[in-house]
Amino acid sequence: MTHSLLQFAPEVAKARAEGRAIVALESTIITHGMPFPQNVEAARAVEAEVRAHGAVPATIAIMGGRILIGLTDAQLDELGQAEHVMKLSRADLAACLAQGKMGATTVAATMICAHLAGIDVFATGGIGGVHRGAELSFDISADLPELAATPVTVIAAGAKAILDLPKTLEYLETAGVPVIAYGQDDFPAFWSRSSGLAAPLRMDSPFEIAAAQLLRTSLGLPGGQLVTNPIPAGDEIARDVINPVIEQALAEAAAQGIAAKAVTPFLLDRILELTEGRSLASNIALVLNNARLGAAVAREIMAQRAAMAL
Ligand code: PSU
Ligand code: MN
Repeated sequence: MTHSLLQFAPEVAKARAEGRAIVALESTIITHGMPFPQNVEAARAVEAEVRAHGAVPATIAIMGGRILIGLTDAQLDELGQAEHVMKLSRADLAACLAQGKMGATTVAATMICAHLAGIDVFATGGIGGVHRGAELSFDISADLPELAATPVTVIAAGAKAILDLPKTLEYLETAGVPVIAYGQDDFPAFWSRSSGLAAPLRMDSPFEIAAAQLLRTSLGLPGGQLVTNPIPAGDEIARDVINPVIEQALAEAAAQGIAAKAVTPFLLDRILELTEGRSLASNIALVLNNARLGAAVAREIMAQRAAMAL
């Protein structure tokens, strides 16, 4: 039985009834990750990319005390321009619903809602992680424990070098989260195809990724998996170009005392300004790339489930 707070968009309701593959998409990337109107244009392009690859997109957000699984055109427009939208993670999802506020879901909250809606795969840009200086600030994204708890496969382009990538990988290993690089050995670093760190696991096909998620569940292991899909080569920003920008944004955040959930949006916004939009074009390209892989993995999970039921 589906939860009574879930409100499915017509396209998603139809896909569920027909047993089609669905790919969840997050909304914090729209409200706190990109400026208007590029955010809404990018969200529409990502949805179209999922459709073009044989699955149905479900962008998730909170409005009017309901969990929206798929947004209508009007809802997406409203969300993309609204001010004071809450950035929701595990901690504040229920509070936002109780207060009837508008909320955008982070990776963690999108995983929770996707799982409630029976969606296995979620495609996005970058995940949160262990921030640099976390040994003092304790700033570790709630995305990481969520990956250990909720059985959704998350397709991302790795994590940004605004984070401490070695510590992020250590945390995920401790928490029992499979970190899979797609089609290469290295853990990708969002704008760069490689972080210079090896990923713990490598897979080269949607078939393997789907089988691993289904086997995880069948073994009784809770949690999902993180699939890191490198940005297409033509859209990459070289590390020596992006690194000084990251350093400047981090220094400004420290000087201004930015803390808690404001840290990631502040850094994303400053990096966008400092690269004069170049980071945004790359960001959109990598999300599209993840939407394609997400659609393929979602279709593969449906096919393997159907084969198991025979
Ligand atoms: N990293 C990105 N782009 C993003 C985010 C992170 O490169 O848009 C967003 C995602 O919604 C992610 C959230 O779940 O920020 C993490 O925020 P925090 O670091 O406050 O946990
Ligand atoms: Mn944080």
